[in-house]
Amino acid sequence: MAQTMLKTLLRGRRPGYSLDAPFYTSPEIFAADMEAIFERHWIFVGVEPDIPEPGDVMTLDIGRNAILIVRDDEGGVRAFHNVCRHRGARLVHEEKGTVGNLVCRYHTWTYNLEGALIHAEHMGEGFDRGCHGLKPVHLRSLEGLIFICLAQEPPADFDQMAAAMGPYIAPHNIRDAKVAYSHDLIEPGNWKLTMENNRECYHCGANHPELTVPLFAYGFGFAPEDLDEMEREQARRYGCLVDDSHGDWERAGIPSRMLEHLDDMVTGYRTERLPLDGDGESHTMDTRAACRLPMGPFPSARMGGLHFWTQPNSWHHFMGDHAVTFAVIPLDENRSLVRTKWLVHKDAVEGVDYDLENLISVWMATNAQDSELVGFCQEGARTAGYEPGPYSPHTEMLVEKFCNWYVGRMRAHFDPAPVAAA
Ligand code: 3BY
Ligand code: FES
Ligand code: FE
Repeated sequence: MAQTMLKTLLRGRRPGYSLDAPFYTSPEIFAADMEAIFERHWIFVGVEPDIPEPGDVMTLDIGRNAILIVRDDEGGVRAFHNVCRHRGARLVHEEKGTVGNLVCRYHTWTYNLEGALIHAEHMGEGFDRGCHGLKPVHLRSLEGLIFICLAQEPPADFDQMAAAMGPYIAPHNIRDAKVAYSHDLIEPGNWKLTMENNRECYHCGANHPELTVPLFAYGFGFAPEDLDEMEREQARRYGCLVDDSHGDWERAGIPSRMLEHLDDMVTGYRTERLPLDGDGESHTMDTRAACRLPMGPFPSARMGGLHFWTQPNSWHHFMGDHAVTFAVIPLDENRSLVRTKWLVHKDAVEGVDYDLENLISVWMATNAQDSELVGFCQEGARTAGYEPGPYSPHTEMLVEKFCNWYVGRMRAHFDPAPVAAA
């Protein structure tokens, strides 16, 4: 697709409506998304407990970028392009592993865990190993949540987000937790449909019987004028519960109040700690903690659910007993990888402190349901009858913010405002 066509579509986006079909179906716009969004912004890729020990390494492909993330000898976490500087062989092939050094299978060029080339035979006297280290990729750990950025100059406002979010996430000790389970799901839809679906709970009542056990229906924004009298009363009581809970948690030193910068920052995000329904401890089918060991020294088992959303590709839920992280990695215009990880206290033992099935069942079911719904929209976007439809101003305003952010970032890249002559 010519860039003029993309500019026309971006300029013509109707606010408050879903995107034009090519944004979901066109391979050319998919390539543009990878260039302007996934190669320019901070992308959530995993957690520090994925690679707890020096030499632990994991790999991930984002479009045409092969990435490796390794724990170095000093305990730091680093990211590199997963490609040998000799003749370009892929360096690490496993999704996860443990190495002493990073050794290329082809001609055994060997890199240390800091990415320096430390061994390359038969390269002659003039060869400078110092010029052939692995290419680094920007990496930041936000209390154990690993973000990478493929841009030369990453968006600087990550620091602002990290400063605000750090105190919210820190009490859950993610850096020091263990990954109890990791699950990859390939959703049959464009990555933006996966993200849009995540940004609303309009569909929850009709589609998520498991998730609606611990979540309050009112937690994700219904406006009073939209409700009947009984619902209005429930929403009012829920509002009081949120205010009281925020007061209790904040007095105990647990940041909980809403912060929202979904479309007014380059590194857009949102957070809020919300009380849970029932006994209110966790995202489980009985709303009780799934793990006997809390993630940190919390004042109570009823720590609600802290959600943390980032543009363009992640959402997370932190409870008193466990956390769940979700990363979306686009595969092509029709398919997106959703990688979900469940984290518990590092000393928790499966079968003793937690039952794995109980820990994962709500989100395993919810992910499968969301995947099907995303597929419905992808199918619809391919048909002649599709036209952008209106978002609910009461329940889908955060979907609108996702689209605003996306269109804004695409325009900043492909259609920047002309610089006024001096
Ligand atoms: O996971 C989330 O944060 C959102 C909100 C509730 C529904 N949805 C899956
Ligand atoms: Fe890696 Fe030759 S391509 S050592
Ligand atoms: Fe859902």
